[in-house]
Amino acid sequence: METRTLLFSLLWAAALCEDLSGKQFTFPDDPKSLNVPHVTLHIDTDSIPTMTVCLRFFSQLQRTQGLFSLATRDHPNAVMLMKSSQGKYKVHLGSNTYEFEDLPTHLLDWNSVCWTWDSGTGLNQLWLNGLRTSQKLVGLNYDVSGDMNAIIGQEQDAFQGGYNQNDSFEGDVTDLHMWSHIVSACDTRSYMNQGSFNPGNLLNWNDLSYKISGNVYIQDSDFKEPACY
Ligand SMILES: [Ca+2]
Ligand SMILES: [Ca+2]
Repeated sequence: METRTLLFSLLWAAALCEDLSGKQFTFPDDPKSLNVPHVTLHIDTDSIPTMTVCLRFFSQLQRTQGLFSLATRDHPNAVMLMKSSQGKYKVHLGSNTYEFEDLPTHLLDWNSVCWTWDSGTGLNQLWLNGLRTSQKLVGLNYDVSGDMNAIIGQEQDAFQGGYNQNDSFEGDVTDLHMWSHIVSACDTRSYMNQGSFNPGNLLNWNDLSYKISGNVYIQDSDFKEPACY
């Protein structure tokens, strides 16, 4: 194992996993903030040939914002999902990109988004709030391997860095999962409709190893309508 890879692994060895069911990460709008709020998520794999990533976000922001940013040492945008403007979502697989347009997005409610990709076929699909796009060909045979650094709240332009305030996420994130396979349409709809689903094997909100940087808060989520006492 390379020294830097070993150090990278050791950094996470002491990190605890936590069940964040019913919780959210809150990224407040803070115009004076220069501490680059973000959350780093530990992924225990060195290769992602196929994947599904799902999360729910709540945001009034209409400018570009990073939703999920996974960098490798080869490419800062190895697996990256941006909301590029209202209703537009851009997926990046290294230098391969595609922008999905006209996807109805709530500004005052939760949005559930899932992205599937298979390097063997190059097929990509985006799901939003129970609706899906047709398949797009992006990242055919693209190799995502080596050390992985996954974050939410920001967007990497370098491995573990290259942050830009104009790409910051503002709002709430919950129920983030990542699988090493294409989740079925039935399970994806179940995820979006609050039904049951098998949690992610690469990232699991119910057993998450993470590190908070900057002004990020953990609060109760109201995606599932809370019981008030
Ligand atoms: Ca980037
Ligand atoms: Ca950027």
